[in-house]
Amino acid sequence: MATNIPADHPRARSLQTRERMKAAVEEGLVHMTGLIAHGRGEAFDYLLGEKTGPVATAATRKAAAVLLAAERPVLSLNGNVVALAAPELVTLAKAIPATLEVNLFHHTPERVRKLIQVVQDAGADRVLGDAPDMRIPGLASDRGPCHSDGIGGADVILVPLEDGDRCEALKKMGKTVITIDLNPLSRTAKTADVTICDELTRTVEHITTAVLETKAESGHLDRLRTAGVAAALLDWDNQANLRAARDEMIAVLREG
Ligand code: PTJ
Repeated sequence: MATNIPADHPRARSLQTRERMKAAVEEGLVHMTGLIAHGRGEAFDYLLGEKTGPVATAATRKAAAVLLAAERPVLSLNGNVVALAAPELVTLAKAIPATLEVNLFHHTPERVRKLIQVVQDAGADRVLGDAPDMRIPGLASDRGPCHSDGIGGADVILVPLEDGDRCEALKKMGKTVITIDLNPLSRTAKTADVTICDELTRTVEHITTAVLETKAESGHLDRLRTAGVAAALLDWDNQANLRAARDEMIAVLREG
């Protein structure tokens, strides 16, 4: 049964999101342990004051540039990501444009089918994930199987709320990895090429805005595509970005 959350409750947004996650577990979209992952994310978001700061904004702009410079960009979707931001991810995928692929840690064919349906209902024409034809080398978990015309063949992959093993395996395949992870200490955050240390729903909308602004600026998109992904990353130091994200959290902790 849905909980009554008064609109003027100081934490209404957070409580509504929890209700959405609870419903998504009941519908078989989010794995039970997805609630634990969500709670960890909430704790780190507190340390950011639950708002997007300048560090995340810079990473978001870099992510948009890298996605636009890519030849075969893919957005990887898991249960939490679909439950929290399916329409926003479809909008982003169309803006880039990028391929969408469901890839799960707690994999069952039924969950994959349900999640693909939710993303299609949100407006996606094509969502991969239900007919993998290759494996990510060296990845024993159920996240190994993927599509050769999706994650397997991608040059740039956005992997939000990720587990560290796959991020490392994708890097070993020579792919450029962008992640959205509120935890700046996670293996994924440390391994990715661009880490956006911010909340998923805020971030996806911000990347879309940055993508659309870049495309609207005369000549910018052509320059990015001509120069390529490596050039887009030349001025980017992800470890410095993570240090700055941790500093933002330390400042919130100090100031209370
Ligand atoms: O749907 P599945 O089966 O693929 O499983 C997905 C989960 C999320 C359960 C799985 O990937 C997992 O266990 O992830 P981890 O290892 O807990 O990592 C999730 C990371 O995302 C953690 O570092 C959290 O701090 C972070 N996180 C959680 N919620 C958000 C978030 N980051 C940004 N925005 C959020 N809303």
